[in-house]
Amino acid sequence: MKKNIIGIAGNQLFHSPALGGHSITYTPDDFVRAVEEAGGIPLVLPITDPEKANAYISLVDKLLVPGGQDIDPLLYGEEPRPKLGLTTPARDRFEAALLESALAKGRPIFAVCRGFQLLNIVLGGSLYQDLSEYPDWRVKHDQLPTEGIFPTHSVTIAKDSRLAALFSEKARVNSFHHQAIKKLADDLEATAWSADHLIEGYQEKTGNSKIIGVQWHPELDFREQENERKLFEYFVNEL
Ligand SMILES: [Mn+2]
Repeated sequence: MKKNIIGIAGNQLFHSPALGGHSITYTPDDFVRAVEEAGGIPLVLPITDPEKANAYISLVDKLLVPGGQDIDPLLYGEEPRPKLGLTTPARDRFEAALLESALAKGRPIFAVCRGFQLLNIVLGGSLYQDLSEYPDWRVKHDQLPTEGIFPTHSVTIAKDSRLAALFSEKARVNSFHHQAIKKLADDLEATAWSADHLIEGYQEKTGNSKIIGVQWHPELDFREQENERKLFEYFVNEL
């Protein structure tokens, strides 16, 4: 079987002491291993000029957009508020261009955590800049110091959704986020919710691309949790 090439949107670490104060391009190794173990070929895409996004997307069969820093709220028309964390405008611009190119070319997209939030914004949605802005906040969505190999909060999965083929209707997932989807983009439909009614999963409602997105971190527990391993296998081989 031909192996699919999975583009993984990369991140940057600035002024790394490990490299004498120079900057590093990287992605969490767990994504690389999860894609490999699912039978794909991971290809890390370095943050660069957004005009090059089309050329990168032409090289890959599918796009995986991982977690990371907060997203510039001006992208959804809001001023930054006090509880916003670190933002990285160059990453926002390049990843948005990757997503737009993948959407235009009909490349399947797997959106995780920050990637899940960014794709929603690219399609016209918005975020809570911090969960303290969400009036019904009841669940611990940043499970630290509990490790990511342990699922902590429950999610309800929509019947007949892509996630429903992989997860039971009441599943448990890990959680490391202080932001969440406020307005879901019109082209997306929610497929998973936390007990305090935040959107934890989505797929495309319309459009040419195939999309699967989760707010949690399947890369941290795919070795321990069979449903998370199946999620990577589904994305790499079937979506
Ligand atoms: Mn959560």
